[in-house]
Amino acid sequence: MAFQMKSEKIGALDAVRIITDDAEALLTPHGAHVLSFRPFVGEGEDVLWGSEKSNYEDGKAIRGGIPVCWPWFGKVNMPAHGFARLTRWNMDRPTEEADGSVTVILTYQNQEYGLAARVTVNVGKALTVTLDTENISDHAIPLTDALHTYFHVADVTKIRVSGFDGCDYYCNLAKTMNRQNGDIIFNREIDSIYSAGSRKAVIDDPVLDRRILVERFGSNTAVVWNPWIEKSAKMEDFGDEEYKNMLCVEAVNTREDARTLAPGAKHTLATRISLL
Ligand code: TA6
Repeated sequence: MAFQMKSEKIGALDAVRIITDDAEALLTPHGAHVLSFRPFVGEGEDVLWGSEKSNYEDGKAIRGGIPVCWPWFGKVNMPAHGFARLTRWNMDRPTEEADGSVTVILTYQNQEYGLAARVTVNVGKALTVTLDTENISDHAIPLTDALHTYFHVADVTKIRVSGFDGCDYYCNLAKTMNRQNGDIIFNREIDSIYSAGSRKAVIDDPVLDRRILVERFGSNTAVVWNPWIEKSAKMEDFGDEEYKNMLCVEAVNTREDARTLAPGAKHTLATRISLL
């Protein structure tokens, strides 16, 4: 079956719903942002999470889905997580691949800053998001970036995240280096930057009876985040109780994994999300 494509609005933003034989996804050219991914296997629940209180307007970050943090990660500069997620990207028409999956390419370049970006979204049994960066200037430019994926879970206190056992991580709260012992469980605020470790993490959700495989490419750092109670209450675009139904497992280049692109150089960061 050829895929279906429907134009929609989410808040003030244009969005495109893509329906293939295997999955449905919703994305917006605002920030080249994937908002929803629903594989048709299992219960067909959305794999991605979005806040009921998110903003959906030009110039503002979306709380949920897969924010594209570029051309910097975190607060190394302002706005936090870069400016790319706050602005409209160019979006090409979706195209169907031989395997029935659908690809959408979005592009953005900032001549003044000297970098160009392309996000390639492939929707099928898995969701793959690829962020290509190219230095279009005549000088070296530092790059940190992330595909800051928010995942939907039934109850964050009942899930386990495997794939980081024995990995060192920087706790962004205590500002200390630690080593992960076993699976990650959630009973407090977590903001951990894992170095190296496996390129595969599994979110095991016993309540929804599903295991989400999160793969990373072009990334030696993964960030795992849950704001928990106090921080959730402080964010105006985040419901006080919503921390219970989400976590972030992010493909990132930051800290020791920060990059510097020479003129003409490129870097690719990608995440692949699928159900086991
Ligand atoms: O990736 C984790 C993190 O850097 C946290 O420190 C927290 O700031 C989160 O991103 C959300 O950032 P945002 O700017 O989207 O509110």
